[in-house]
Amino acid sequence: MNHVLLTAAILAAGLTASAQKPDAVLRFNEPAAHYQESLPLGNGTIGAMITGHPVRDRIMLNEISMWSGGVQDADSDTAYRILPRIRESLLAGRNKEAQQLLQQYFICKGEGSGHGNGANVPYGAYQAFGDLTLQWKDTLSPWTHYRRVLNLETAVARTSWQRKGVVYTQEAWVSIPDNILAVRITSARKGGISFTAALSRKEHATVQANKGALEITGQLPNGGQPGLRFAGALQVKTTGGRQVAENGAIRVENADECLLLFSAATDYNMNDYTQNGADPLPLVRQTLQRSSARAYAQLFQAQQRAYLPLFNRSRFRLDATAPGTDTLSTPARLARYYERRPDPQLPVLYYNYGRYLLIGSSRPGGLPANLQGLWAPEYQTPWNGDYHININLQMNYWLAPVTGLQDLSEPLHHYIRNLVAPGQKTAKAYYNAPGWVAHVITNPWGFTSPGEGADWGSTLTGGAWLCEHIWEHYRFTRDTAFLRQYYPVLKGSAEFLEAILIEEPQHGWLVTAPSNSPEHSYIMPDGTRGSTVMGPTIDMQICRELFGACIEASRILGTDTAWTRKLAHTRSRLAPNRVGQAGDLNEWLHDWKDNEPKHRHISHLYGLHPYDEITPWNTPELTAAVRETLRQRGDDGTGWSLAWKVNFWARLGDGDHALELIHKLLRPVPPVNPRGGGSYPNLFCAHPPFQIDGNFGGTAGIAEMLLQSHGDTAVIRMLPALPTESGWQKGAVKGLHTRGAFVVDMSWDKGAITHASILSTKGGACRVLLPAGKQVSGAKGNIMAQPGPAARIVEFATLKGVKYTIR
Ligand code: FUC
Repeated sequence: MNHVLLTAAILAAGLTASAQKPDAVLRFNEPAAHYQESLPLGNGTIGAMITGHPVRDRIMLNEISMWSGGVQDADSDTAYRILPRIRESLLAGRNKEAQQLLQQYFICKGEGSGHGNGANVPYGAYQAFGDLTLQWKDTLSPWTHYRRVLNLETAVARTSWQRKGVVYTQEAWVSIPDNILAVRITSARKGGISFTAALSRKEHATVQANKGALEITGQLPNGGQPGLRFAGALQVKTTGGRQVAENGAIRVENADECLLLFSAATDYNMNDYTQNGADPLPLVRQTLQRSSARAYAQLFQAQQRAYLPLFNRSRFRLDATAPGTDTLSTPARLARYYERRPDPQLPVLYYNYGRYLLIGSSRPGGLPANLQGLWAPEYQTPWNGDYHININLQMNYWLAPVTGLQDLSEPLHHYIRNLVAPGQKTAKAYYNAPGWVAHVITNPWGFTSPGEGADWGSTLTGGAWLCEHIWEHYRFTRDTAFLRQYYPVLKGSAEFLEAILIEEPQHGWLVTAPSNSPEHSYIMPDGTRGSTVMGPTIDMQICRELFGACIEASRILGTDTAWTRKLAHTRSRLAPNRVGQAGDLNEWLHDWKDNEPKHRHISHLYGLHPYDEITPWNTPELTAAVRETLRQRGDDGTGWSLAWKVNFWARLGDGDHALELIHKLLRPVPPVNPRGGGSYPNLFCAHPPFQIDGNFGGTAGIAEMLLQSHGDTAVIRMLPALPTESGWQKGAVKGLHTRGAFVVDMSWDKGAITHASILSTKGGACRVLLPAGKQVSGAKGNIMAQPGPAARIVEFATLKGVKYTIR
């Protein structure tokens, strides 16, 4: 967008009441009574949740590094001595004994995650930063004409109401370039604004007024050691009236207009993942000083200039409308959709929201989005709000490369790299192996040991699964410098797996041992139930993917040829995918029964998605087996499990089934007594509780329905899983990225492509499944591929920076 247009768009966004676009606006007609009704704002570092109460307003504050706990040594250093015994038990089929040994000798030292309640043990928990409250002076007169909307196209939350006939508005956003939360309050009556603003935190904090600003500082617990230091500051700028800082609060009296600026920081050190960074208080003071010296319009424009280009990189549109949905509240729309009344814009809103939430919770140079992105009102967040790596953290980033937010994966890549050093120590301690390992739970303090329960905490491919994100980033961007920088991370993970593989006795296949299939358990033919196994299917798929990636990467980088030759041989000896008696894919090395036939994790379908070794066109038999697995598991599940299933069905080319799962993902879930997966009123995904992975996974699933580029040859497939529902038959999407570094825009009508373009960002061969009757032409109209009577795969050479047209 050019400068003039951008400025016009910014002004329109700021000056008019937010247009109620049903694909881009969340709306409430009441203040939020629960955080699952609040409107999230964020810049990847600072988060805020807007409740918009006209009398006692509460804005929940977050800072992404607000972690209790600290670096600890949780490795049981002599665990490796017991490894041969564990393996012996497994090889002899005494899995129960193996699991007992694991529980006794092979878990982490200390309290681990504190059974998911780690706020006060060294593991720590992601915590609320605190609250900004606004207590209005007039507590009695009722309010009317209430509206609270979040406009995803501008990232602004706007609340308006009337009291005694006077219109009040509150406009809030979090600035990417200035790292502040800005809240502007206006009144239609001169001198109409009187309230008291306060900062508070339930524990470990003090609040003081300093030179007219409020400052909150403190230190979090770290199991007896000094923990993370944090600081936040609030400054209020008023026009008219006056303000007084007293009793740890700022009182505003009779102002015409008011701007609150808040910033926060901690002494978390991103470079070495310790809490020895700079003192956060001077940092926060500086940030506030800089921003408060600038006019509101300047701050706002700077933020819009940073946000709009990110958000607009990909836009998705369905042309069908459902009258009335543009004036309904978001929870009302969820309720209608659940009754199967048409609202084609709701999935589009979900797509936009997922991208909005990633922009809000993942900022280059910072920590990755955690289990709740960065929006958490609790001091003991569920599961410590940590980084689970047996699906959850990975799912958070599925949407990034496809929907044009690849640069927002940087925090994830950096995070993975920071796990290498502690993971090397863990690999030595437990497996006496080279390379690095991370198991199931990780935190920003470099926790890589197994979890405290052998039944869930000993999956050993968490780190290797993370490596997929490095390889996929390369596949999407073909950024060789990135690959060179991160190749040692891949290699270290592969070296670990290579070293720990053992030969299983029946076929001589190589398998991981001991491990488990994430959080699921089996029933052995003799009735034994357990989790510990050798060679769970997911581990084998991850090994194949990672070894394959290393082999390919070493070829691209011209390095390590001897090692990868050996690795290729090892890869060929890994236990293969196998179909069981019941026609489903085996989750375990043996065709054992599922202990929980409807289990939320469907880990053995990793080979279908996210990894792409099972595809309908290359492996039809395995494809039939994964369909059967999905049929057996059923369509219900926790929020993220539903989101994964959207992706599975999209990969299977079944858009109707994928849409069915989107319906489930959008099932309304109440904030109190939630049951079953779905969406809270503010569209936060309900596990329940709130977990953001489902939002991100669902968004990735929608992208996957519209465009795919997986499989060995990464053929671009347009509309591979478009639902037959009428609302989806006409639409357009722009800015979807593919493997091989192409960017696709396309529009369709009656379910068929009408027009598409493919931008080649790196040059090289492009392979596309060309729809029947369509041709590809290049920049000067030269024909690259002729139309044919049926859809077929065509390949043509592309030039970097050139857009190719399909029509
Ligand atoms: C995984 C899942 C749980 C939950 C937790 C945070 O381990 O099995 O359902 O999502 O992470």
